[in-house]
This record gives sequence, structure tokens and C-alpha cells, in this order.
Amino acid sequence: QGNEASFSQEDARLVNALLDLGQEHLFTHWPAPGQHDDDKVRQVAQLRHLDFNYNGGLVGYIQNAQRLLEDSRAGRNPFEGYTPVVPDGEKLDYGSESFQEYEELGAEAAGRAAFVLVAGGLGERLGYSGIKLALPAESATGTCFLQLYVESILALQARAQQQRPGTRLPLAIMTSGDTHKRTIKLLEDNHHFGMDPAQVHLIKQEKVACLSDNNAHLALDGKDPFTVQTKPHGHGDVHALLHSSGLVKRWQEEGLLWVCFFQDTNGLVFRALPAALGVSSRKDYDVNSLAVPRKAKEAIGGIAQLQHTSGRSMTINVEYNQLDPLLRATVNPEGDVNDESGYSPFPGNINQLVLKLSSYAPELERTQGIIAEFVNPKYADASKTQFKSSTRLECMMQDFPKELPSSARVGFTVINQVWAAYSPVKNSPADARAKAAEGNPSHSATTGELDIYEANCRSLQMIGTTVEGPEPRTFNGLDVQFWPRVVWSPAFAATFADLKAKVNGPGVRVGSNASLVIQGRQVEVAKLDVEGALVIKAGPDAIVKVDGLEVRNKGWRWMALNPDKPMTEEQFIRGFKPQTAKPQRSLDEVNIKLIWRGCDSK
Ligand code: UPG
Repeated sequence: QGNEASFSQEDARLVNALLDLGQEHLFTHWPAPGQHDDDKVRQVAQLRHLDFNYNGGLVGYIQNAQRLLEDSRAGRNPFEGYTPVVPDGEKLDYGSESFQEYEELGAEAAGRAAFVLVAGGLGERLGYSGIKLALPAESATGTCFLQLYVESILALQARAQQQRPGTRLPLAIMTSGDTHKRTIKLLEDNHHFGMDPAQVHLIKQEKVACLSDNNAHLALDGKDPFTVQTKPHGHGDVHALLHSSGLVKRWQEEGLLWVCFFQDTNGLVFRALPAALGVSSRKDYDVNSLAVPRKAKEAIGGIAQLQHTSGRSMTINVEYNQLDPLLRATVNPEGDVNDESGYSPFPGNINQLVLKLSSYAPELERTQGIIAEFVNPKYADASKTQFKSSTRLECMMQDFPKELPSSARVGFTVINQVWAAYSPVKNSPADARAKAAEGNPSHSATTGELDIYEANCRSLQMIGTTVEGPEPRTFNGLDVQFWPRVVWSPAFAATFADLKAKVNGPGVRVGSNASLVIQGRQVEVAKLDVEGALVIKAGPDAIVKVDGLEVRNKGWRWMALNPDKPMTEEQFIRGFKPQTAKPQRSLDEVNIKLIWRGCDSK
């Protein structure tokens, strides 16, 4: 029914293949030639695009979908034959001696690592219209997540450069149609946050077609019948993109040894990642997942050892929606429940993965980075014949070990203190309140920020600093512990050992009303007492020693929002508005011993 001249033989071949698969509905609404011809061309072009971007083409996609949808309808257990067992792994107390030992080893290993940030998700659950990488991780400095990550990598790089001058640690960022342009803009507007642009590689994932029923009919858009609905395919795409872009091959040729994966909003990721790298390096793990204690039913996957009746076993993430049914069907009729420790016996996967390049690269060659897919339709009723809304095939990056031979060394590293390693920003204020009411972490913008202060305050306490507080506060209906607002840049301290070296713990007191910001590579704090706000900001070449400074001022205040007053979206999702006055006095007016070495006094 189209104007034949507008279509190529390739177009015709694809359309015929789709018709053979029962997809007539894609074309039955087409009017006679001469009407809506441009729309028809546009629709076929989109089908070609979807066909090109899926390994196996649209035919493969529909066939895979039919198989997976039938499994789902029939209630087939994807873990048939497997029994979950609590796995053995390295469990570390943050700041303990063994933690520091691994961290030191890992900071060394980081000098030969590439970093991969998956940031294609739009964060619909959060109800934020921007990209999550642009969200401030905390409002004391306003540093956004992407800046925090880049600076953390640069701090590890600076360390590596002491041994190998010129070292540049690559950062690959997976974007999607939803986030690509805005991620580029964020980088360009901020001079890549100090990273050499040649180090940063953007790899963009494509969306996949939505499916409207159990027969895998592709779903047409309700408003525009010449467009197939599409949705993201999941973070598992990152492996295929690292393969097709040639990045992994290049990294191996450049002599790198490790690849570290992480997600868009965890302000604490680099507190734990070096230790995990250390564990990988010492134990020669092919795959190592960072984990934290997990509350039963919390929306984080559980790491389990799955033992098959055939004798095969694998250590793998079981996603949060699958863990409860799997446990009920096998070892525990109560499903996903806490044990006497108050936590699920299965550690929570925070999706920060360390992969060994020498085994990852050949595995990518073999599989082309294709990851096991799944489908998760929301059925309209128990007959499972109709969906509430269209669905699509998905894949997850942490499923990579499923493809590995059983001889592979797959382990995990638990950081026993959640506050030290994991606090993502995922849920809207309303969802966050509901999670908190169930006794689960709210994973909100409120806690994402306040947990950074907590981690910093507790770290200072561990080195002997007196930190007052925390005080109970309520923001957005969430009851939280409000610690002094202590923040430092990765250049100041990238590891726990750096903190110990730069801060004389017992010489420092932080009052409950304090806000303390430290930014600068060569800042040292020997003696300091803060009541109020203090910002120490030193340029890269400035050496600053704080020795005997007492700060007394009104300080900054984090005001609970007044719903009648205007607020930004960032403030709305946090539930507070910081009042951070500009510094009142400059450094040379106060009692700090300053040593300037030919640097710009700013
Ligand atoms: N993402 C993509 N592309 C997609 C979907 C997501 O890049 O198509 C990114 C997203 O930007 C984020 C990350 O992947 O950085 C994770 O997405 P998110 O929606 O936050 O994941 P969850 O469904 O919450 O779960 C993941 C893991 C789960 C783990 C949890 C820890 O699947 O096992 O426990 O993250 O935060």
C-alpha cells in the first residue's frame, strides 16, 4: 500500500519477514498510495533502525520475545533446577586494617583500570526531568555526580602518574537517546571537569521495540500509528557496546588490567571501589561485585550461589523481583526475609563490578557482549492474556557471569557498613516515604545527600575526630539523622589512608552546626575547631596547612521546604533548601598558617 518507489529491496525484505511473523497490524492501517506516504517511509525507516540495532535483527528480537513471553505466561522458573545458597565472599569493615590493606592494593591496581559508567536511564522513579548525572550529589558544594566521579578517577590517576607519568585512565559513559545530548552538554559546559576529553568515550545504547501481547506483536504508538513504541533495553547493553566500539580491545592493547563498572547516582561509590579492586587483584577474580548488607525485599538484587542439580554452580545476582519467588520455591517458604542479623542472608548487589580485562576481552569476542535477556510484563489479570502496558526485552550488566565457564573466578566484596558504600538517588519523595514506612532505605535525593555527610563524619570519627551530632530532622516526611555537613574533594582524599594522612583526627572538632568543605590536593588539617561554616579551597599547587584555626560563625542552614515558597526541582526532591552564605572573611584574615609556593593565591 506504499508508494513503491519510496522503498528499497531491503525495506521490502524486512516488511515481508515481519509479515511472515504475524506482524500485519503494523501495516493494515496504511491508507492507499498517495496518502500519508511520508509517514509510511518514516515508519519503515524506524523498523530498519530497530532491525539494525539489535543483534539478530527484528526477526531475532520477535522470536526471542515470543519464547520469553511464553515462559513468563507459563510461569516457568528461570532458575529451574537451581537452589540458592548464601555464598562465601570477602566481608570488610570499612576502615579496618584489612580494608585499608585492600584499599592500598586497589588504589595501586586502579592505575591500570578503565572505568565504565552506565547512565542511559532517565530515572523515571525519581521524578526528575534532568539527567541524573547533573544532579548535585550534595548541596554544600553543589558538585554534581558526574563531576564527583570524574574527580575521583582523576585522583586515582594522579597517584598512578607518580609511578607512570602520562597515565590517563579512560572513562566510558553509556548514554541513551534520553541522556546522550545532555551528557555531552554537561561535559562540554564544564570542560570535562578537568579530564582530558580524549579520555572520555561516550557509547550510546539504542532502545528496543515494545511488545503489546504474548505473541510479541510490536506495539504502535497510540498517538502516532506510524511509530513503533520503544523503551530502553537495560544496562546489559554496555557489554555489546564496549565490544562493538573496540574500546575493550584498545584498553587491553594499552596494557590495562581491570574494568570497573558503576551506576549514575551513588555518591559513595569511590569509597569502596578501590578496596574491591584490591580484593580482585589479590584473589585474581574474573568478576567481583561490590555488595552491602541488604534488607529483605529491598529493591537491590541479592548475590547468591546457585547450585544446579547437574553439579554446576554459579555466583550471580538474583534480581530483587526474582529472589522472593526463587526462595519460596526452593529453600524457604517464607521467601525473602531477614535473618537474626536484621538483614537478608543474601548480600545486596550495588552493581559496582570489577572485571579482569584478560578474561573479559576474550569473553566479549566470543559472545559479542550479548547478555541473557528477560521480559517482565505487567499482566492485566490472572489469565495473563493482556498487559497493563506494553513491555520489552531487557538485559542487565551484572548477568555477564552467566556466560562464563564454571572455572571462572567469580566473587564478591561486601562492605559491612552500608553508610560507607551505598546511597543511590532513585525514588521520588512519595515513593521514598513509602519505602521508609516499610522499614527500608528510601534511596531518595534526601538520603543520597545526607548519607555523604554521614559517611564523612563517621570516617573522621574513626580517625579520632570529635564530631558532634547527628540531630534528628524531618525532610519530605522522612525522619533522618542530620550530621554536620562535611565534604571533601577526591583530590583531598581519595582513600581512607589519604584522609588519615591529611587530617590529624584528634586535633579536629566538628560541631553539630558545622559545615566544613575541604577542596585541594595539598591541604593538611592539623588543628581545627569548627562551629559554623568553613570552606577551604586551595588551587592544585597551593599548599595549605590548617593549624590552630577556630571558626565561629552563624554557619549554613538546611531549611525544610516551605511548600508555599518557590523551589527548584532539585530542592523539591530533597525536601530542603540550603542557605549557604558566601564566606565572610578571606583566608589571610584568620589564623591559619599558610605556605604559598609560587601559586595563585585564589
Ligand atoms: N541504565 C542504563 N540503561 C538502561 C537502564 C538503566 O544505562 O536501559 C543505567 C541507569 O542510568 C543506572 C543503572 O543503569 O545508572 C541502574 O539503573 P537503575 O534503574 O538505577 O537500576 P535498578 O533497577 O534499581 O537496579 C540495578 C541492578 C540491581 C542493583 C541496583 C543497585 O539491576 O541488581 O541492586 O541497581 O542500585
